[in-house]
Amino acid sequence: MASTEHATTTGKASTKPKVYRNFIDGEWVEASTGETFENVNPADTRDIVGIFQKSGKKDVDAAVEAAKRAYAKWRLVPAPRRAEIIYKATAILEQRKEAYSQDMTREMGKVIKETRGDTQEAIDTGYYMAGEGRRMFGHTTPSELPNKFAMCVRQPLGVCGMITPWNFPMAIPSWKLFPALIAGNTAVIKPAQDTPLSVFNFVSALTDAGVPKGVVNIVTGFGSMVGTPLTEHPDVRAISLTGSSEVGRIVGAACAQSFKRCSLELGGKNPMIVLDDANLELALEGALWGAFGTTGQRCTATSRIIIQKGVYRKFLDELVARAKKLKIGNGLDESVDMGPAVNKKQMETDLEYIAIGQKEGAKMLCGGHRLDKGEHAHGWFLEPTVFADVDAKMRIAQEEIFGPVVSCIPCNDLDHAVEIANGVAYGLSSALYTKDVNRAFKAIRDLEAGITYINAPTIGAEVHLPFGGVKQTGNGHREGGIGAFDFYTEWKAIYVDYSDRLQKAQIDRPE
Ligand code: UN1
Repeated sequence: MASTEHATTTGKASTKPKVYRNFIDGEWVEASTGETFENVNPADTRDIVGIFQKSGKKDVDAAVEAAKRAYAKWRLVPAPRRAEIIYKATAILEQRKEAYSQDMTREMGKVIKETRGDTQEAIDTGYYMAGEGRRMFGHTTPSELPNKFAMCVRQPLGVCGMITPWNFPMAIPSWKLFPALIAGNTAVIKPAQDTPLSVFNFVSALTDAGVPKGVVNIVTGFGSMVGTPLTEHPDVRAISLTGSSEVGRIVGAACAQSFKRCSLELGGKNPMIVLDDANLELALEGALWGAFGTTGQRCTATSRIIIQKGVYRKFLDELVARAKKLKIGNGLDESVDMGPAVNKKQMETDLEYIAIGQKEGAKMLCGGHRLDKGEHAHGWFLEPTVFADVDAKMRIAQEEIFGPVVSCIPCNDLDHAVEIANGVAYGLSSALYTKDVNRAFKAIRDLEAGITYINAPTIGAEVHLPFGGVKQTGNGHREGGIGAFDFYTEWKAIYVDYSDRLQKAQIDRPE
């Protein structure tokens, strides 16, 4: 068998695409199915980024078994030692940031300055979590009985399954892997089929830093063939998914069957509220970035702009003028503002919603079309699209689109805006533009969302704060920050009785 050692492709199209294998127990291995799939550049579908394994249950079983074996040793490595390896891996990521970011743009399309941000988000997470190797605090507390000591510590869970998305192909795997590993867990990761290369790059940094074999395993392929057996595997203790609500519902139900811990990070329909007193220039810049950054393909994307009537027309005129000026193209070109949709299916979904919006009677002020001429001929490019006079109940104001389509809704005042903002099934991110501190704090209190920004757009969460949402955005867990350990550890309560006699809690009540 020819060796296909993993190495970065540094963003260059090659004539013969490289074959990538699964990474199981420290070895690069072919899938049991003998099948593969292509990872295609969405900006130019003639460019095949790599050939990846189309794995099945057997491969998942092998990976879980390796992770289980590795867990027996890894959990006993002192957390500060584990953290040193993570620190080293992060330094390697820093060295390779440019190459990995170029690979990422090539495999999923977002512009290079954003993929640099994605890699940086993984770096930030690595350094932050490495510090936790010497913290991960438990607590001590008095016992109700004399000569008895009480404390609790965090313990790892075991093998964790991770199903990661294509929109943040390195940052989101890092949110999951870093805290899981620091806490002493091992992992099997299934990357989105659109972005396996970024996960390979990420894991290469980990293994080059000395993460022992079997601690992190990658199995590539499709949801039904890899995700399902991973979710159902009896030796997997927890599943962390970032993905669609549709998949979240399936994964959540499957995890419930075996009482697996399950973290779901799903959809959003994130509102930005612009009040009459806002700094309009700031709000416009924020709207453009929030709605069309990452081609609108963020869970945190600004997909509704709720604008107070006094500035409604002015804001829209300017927004449309600016949206029309955005340069759409291959994200490797530094001057491009917005890349393609990640794949054909996503582009078709975007176009479908554009048609739905028009049918519902919303006013399309710009965009609405696919770009497929000239430099756009071989990619999944779309115009940035702005809908105005949208009714809060319309489907384009209720459902997650995940594309460069924003719905603008007029409102009377802050209360009305909050009512509209909260009137959806999701609650991930939210933003308010105002100069009035009183109204800002009311909105912070009343917006049903896991994240609220004042005078900043809905995107741009930092890694040391909790990330996650309310309502149907998820199931209550948070990634990022210290809260990540609430998912990746179990509390153990410990009592040490040094009285040398039987003491009965709740029954012996010392004077
Ligand atoms: C996502 O969209 O799934 O806050 C993650 C942000 C990024 C992370 C987004 N730091 O927009």
